[in-house]
Amino acid sequence: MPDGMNINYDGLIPNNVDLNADQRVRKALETWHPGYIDWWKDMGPIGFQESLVYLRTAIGVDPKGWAKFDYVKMPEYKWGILLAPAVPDRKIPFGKHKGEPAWQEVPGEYRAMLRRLITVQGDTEPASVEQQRHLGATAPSLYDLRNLFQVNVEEGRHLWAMVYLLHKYFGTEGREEADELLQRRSGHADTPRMLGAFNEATPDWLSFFMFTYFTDRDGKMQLEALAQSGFDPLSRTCRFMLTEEAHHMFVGDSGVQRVVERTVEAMKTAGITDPYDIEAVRALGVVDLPTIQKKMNLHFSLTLDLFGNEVSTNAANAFNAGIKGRYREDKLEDDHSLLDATYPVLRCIDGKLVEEQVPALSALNLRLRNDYVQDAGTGVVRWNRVIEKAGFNFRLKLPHVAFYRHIGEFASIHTDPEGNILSDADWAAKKDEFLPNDADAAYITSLMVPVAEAGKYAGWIAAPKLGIDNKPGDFEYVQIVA
Ligand code: BYC
Repeated sequence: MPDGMNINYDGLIPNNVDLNADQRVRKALETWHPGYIDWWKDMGPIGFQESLVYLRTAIGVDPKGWAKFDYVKMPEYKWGILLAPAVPDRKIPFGKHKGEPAWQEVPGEYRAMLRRLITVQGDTEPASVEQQRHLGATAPSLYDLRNLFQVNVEEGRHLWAMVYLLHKYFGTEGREEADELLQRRSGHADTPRMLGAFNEATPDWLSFFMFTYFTDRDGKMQLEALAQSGFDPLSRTCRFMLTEEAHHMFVGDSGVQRVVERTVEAMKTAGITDPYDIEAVRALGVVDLPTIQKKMNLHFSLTLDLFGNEVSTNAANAFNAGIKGRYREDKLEDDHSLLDATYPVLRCIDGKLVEEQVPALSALNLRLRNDYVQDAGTGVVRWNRVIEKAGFNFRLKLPHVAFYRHIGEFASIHTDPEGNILSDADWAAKKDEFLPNDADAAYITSLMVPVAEAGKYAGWIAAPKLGIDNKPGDFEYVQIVA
């Protein structure tokens, strides 16, 4: 078997990194473990800790068969440390060390930078669990409840993945960072999570689907960029995390699609032809399409902020150092050093949006964001197909990249979703047309009534086409124990 294919399931922490041979790290992780379990009990899903949830657990790292499904109580989930197999003789694929052997240890000069990136990545994982912790109480079905918990336990595993790197490679400082990952809290006034979007609320299930579609997709893009890293343990860790991430985006993609399906079906049955007749659509107990658009506007723009500033020396330094690459760096055909290249950036200059060429190295956050926007557009095309097929004259659309931004070039201006600049007064007057307002929130909240009977779904969302692990429609995905 290639290096890293054997998983040891005997100890407290399943792993394929031979923890038994590394007593220092094994002890450090075993010391961190009780704090993690306390965090899970305090800040993980509210309730359901004694329930049996039909979860997948990673038991290997072979893409063809890496998971097994079974009923598990969440606190007993096996949170393991799994790295994708090593690529023999891997070389650093970009930056000034391009072509040198990939690092198996942290290069001293890049220690602080690497620790920072790993900590930021680690911080997002528990943050999302905290944001979603109350959703179990209003799940529209057992199928959805199980998907929520699957996402939550895997975000927990992703936290373990980063904590392993911190303990193994960053000594005392790494241990301190790992402890602090359990201390910050999403939305807390004094000890918030590190990145903006991870301190926002996820108030309802439509937000959850939007979050897993849009924000987990930032996770995908950032992990893809870190998977290119010249620091090989980080690369291997992120490569395996990406395998799990795909399911999280599926939950979001199919979740939004099922909401759209149910809405257009109810409208058709009721003979409603105007998608903007919000009152009539809401009277059917489904989410009107304009409100779905508003939720999209919110989650897309909050997620764009996670890419940082469009023009960033941090990003340039990380690339030059060989620490964080571009999306699919290994498939790109250029010199992979970018020293002489330029890249077009949309900037806000004297109150106008203007395209400017800047050194490509400093525009790497934007480049990743552009790849993200393209990737995020694919689901919207699918959702629109559902609306079109049902015969409605309405299309969902990603808002302009300048809309409702808090980080980067557009943080100081207001625009509408088309990217037209608005005065402060116009923004204040129109904001409620673009983003979910109090009345929208109250209506969506009114729909959030739990459905806990196997095979049944709340009235605002369609049943999925396929069961998880090919289970039949009436499968009891969660055996609830009060
Ligand atoms: N909020 O040069 P700049 C996921 C800070 S999601 C607050 O613009 P840089 C997941 C920045 O830290 C993926 N602060 O940005 C999804 C810096 O501060 P310092 C998470 C922000 O450094 C769903 C300063 O502004 N992974 O996995 O090039 C569920 C200027 O920085 C924000 C990663 O993000 C913000 N939005 O890029 C579960 C990968 N943006 O250092 C999980 C690791 C910027 O001057 N992180 N700042 O004090 C990174 O690559 C980079 O840290 C960022 C920022 C892309 C986030």
